[in-house]
Parts: sequence; C-alpha cells; structure tokens
Amino acid sequence: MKKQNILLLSLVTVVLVNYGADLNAAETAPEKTVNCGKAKGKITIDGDLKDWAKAEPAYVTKSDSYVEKGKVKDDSDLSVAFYTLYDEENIYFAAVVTDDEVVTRQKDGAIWQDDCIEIWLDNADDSTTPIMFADDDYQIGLSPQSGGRRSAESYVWHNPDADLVMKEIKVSSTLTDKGYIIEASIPIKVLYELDPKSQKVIGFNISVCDLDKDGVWTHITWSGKLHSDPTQFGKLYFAE
Ligand SMILES: [Ca+2]
Ligand SMILES: [Ca+2]
Ligand SMILES: [Ca+2]
Repeated sequence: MKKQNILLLSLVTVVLVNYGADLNAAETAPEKTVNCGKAKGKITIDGDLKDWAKAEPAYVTKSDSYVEKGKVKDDSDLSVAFYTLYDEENIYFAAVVTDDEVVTRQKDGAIWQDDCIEIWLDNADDSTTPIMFADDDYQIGLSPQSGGRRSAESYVWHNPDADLVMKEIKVSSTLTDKGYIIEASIPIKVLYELDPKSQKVIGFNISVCDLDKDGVWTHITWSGKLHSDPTQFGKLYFAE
C-alpha cells in the first residue's frame, strides 16, 4: 500500500472511531426518568406553584444535561427544576427557571427563539426512528411573560392535531428575582394515546432555550444529545 493511502486509511479510521464513540455515549448513558404524581388538590394555572405539593423535580442544568448549542456560564445563567402532575382531567407542567436575563420577543411558532421550555412527548413510547410527527408525538413550547411581552405564550409542533391542543392548553407565568416560573395544563382527552390511569410510562424529554441580551441563544437537553430524537427520550412514569 502506498504511504499516502495508509495515511488516508488511518485518518478515516480515526474519524470513524470518534464518530462511533460519540453515538455510543448517547446510547449507553443511564436513562433519565421522572415520576408524574397525581395532584392532591386543584391546580390553578396562575404562575404560582403553591398548589404543587409533592411533585418530583427533573433538573435541566449545565452539569446534569447536554448543551446542544450556545454556552451556559453557570447555574445563574440557566438552570431549571421541571415538574409534572396529573388528575382526572389534565396533565400539568411547571418549571422554576433560573435565568439571569429573561428575554421574550416572539409569538406563536417562533417562541423557541426566546427564553422557552420545550416538552417532548412520545405517548405510546413506541418510537424506533429519530423522526417525530406520529399521531402520539408532541413538541410543546412554553415561554414566559417579560418586559418584552405581557403574557406567557404556548405553541404545539410536530403533531397532526397540534391545533386541537393549542386551543385547549393554558399557560401562565411570573417573573422572579432569579428568572421565571411557568405553569401549564393540557386536557388529557386532547392528547392522543395518553391515559395516566391505565398507562405506566411515556417517552419524555425536556429542552430549554435561553436567549440573553448579548444575543447568544443556548439550548440544553435533559435526555440524550438531540432534543427532538424520540429514541433518545427519557421516561415519564405515572404514579399515584
Ligand atoms: Ca398554580
Ligand atoms: Ca441566561
Ligand atoms: Ca434568558
């Protein structure tokens, strides 16, 4: 074999080995899980979580999660405690977000460009390819009020019946001295193949967008290395 061919083969081998190692890291990381408990009382969507007794947090932080884009300086720049609950009618989502600069300027399907929480559902927990858009898959965005916007916004992507969910979703937020709190509810009946009473588990992910005043947009993901790939989602278990 000529010398330059050996060099080329070595280079290709190094590239393939590194690429393979990266993919395997996502596959062999311990699976993220969170329990979604049954609400003990009425949950009011008002951006105040005093009605959220005993919900289990899932943390999305620089040390616990994967920074897909941008940079997280420290936990005061961006860190999130995320909560879920359900009752007879609704599934509930809430997040206590530490973000040093709350920036929201967009509306509707563009809210991912602002400070925003994204919830990813694979209700049948049946995805075998990295592609969403099945009847039971949803991407749900929640973005807070701020100086640039008077009320919280929500949006639903990646589902054939996204409009139905958008009509029924409720969202509210409050600003805090460290960032914001956001709270939302969705009627279970409008989410395809979701039934917390008879179902144990769904595929689940959380990603968080952080836009700061320097214009840098950061995106971090709770489970896996690609927020939108349902084969890398964690699991949400329904509990009493
Ligand atoms: Ca509340
Ligand atoms: Ca920030
Ligand atoms: Ca921000």
